[in-house]
Amino acid sequence: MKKLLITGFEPFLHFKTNPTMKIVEELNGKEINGYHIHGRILEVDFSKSGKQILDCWNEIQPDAVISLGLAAGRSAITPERIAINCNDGEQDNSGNLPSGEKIIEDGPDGLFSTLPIRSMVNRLKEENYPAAISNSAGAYLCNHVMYQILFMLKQNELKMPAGFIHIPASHELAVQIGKAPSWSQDDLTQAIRICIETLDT
Ligand code: PCA
Repeated sequence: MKKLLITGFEPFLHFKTNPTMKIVEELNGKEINGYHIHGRILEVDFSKSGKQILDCWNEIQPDAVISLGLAAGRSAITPERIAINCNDGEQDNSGNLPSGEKIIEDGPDGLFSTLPIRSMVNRLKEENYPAAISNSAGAYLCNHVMYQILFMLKQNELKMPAGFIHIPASHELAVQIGKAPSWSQDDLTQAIRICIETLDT
C-alpha cells in the first residue's frame, strides 16, 4: 500500500489550539484512496520545522506529502500554488524573528506545489465545501515547510504529489479569537479527506 505523510502544526502566536492537529490525529492510521496515512505534528520554529518534515519524510518514505496549516481569517480550504524562498513574519514559538532571509541560499525563488490543486478545489466545491487555490502561502512557517519539502524532492529528482493546504479556523478557535470565519472540526477533517481522495486523479 502507498503511504501518505500528512503534517499539522502545534498552536502558535495567540492561537491556543491549531485545528490542523486534530485533523492529523483523526486521519493518522486510516486508509484512504489506497494510501496508508502517517500523521505528524511539526513545531512552529524556523530553526526546527524544516528538519522535522525532512526527518519525517526519511523515516516514512511516503509516496505523497500533504502539509496543513491554519490560516485564521480565510473562509475556504485553500491549496497553495507556490512556496517562496523567504522567511518572514512574526516571532515563532522559540522567539526566532526572521526578516526576509532566504530559506535555501542558492535555491530557486519559488517552487510549485505538485498536488492536484485544481482537482482538489473542484472536488471540494462539488461536495459544497468552499475552496479556492491560493497564490501565496505567506512567508511564515507554512511556506517554510512547503519550500523545504519541495526543494528536497526537486534536488533528488523525486516525483510525487507534495504541497500545502491552508484551512480556516475551527469554531472552537473562532470562539477564542473572535471575528474569524470558522468551520466545524468535522467539516475541516472531511474536506481534507476529500483532498486525499483527489490524489492521483
Ligand atoms: N499556520 C502558520 C504556521 C503554523 C500554522 O498552522 C502559517 O500559516 O504559516
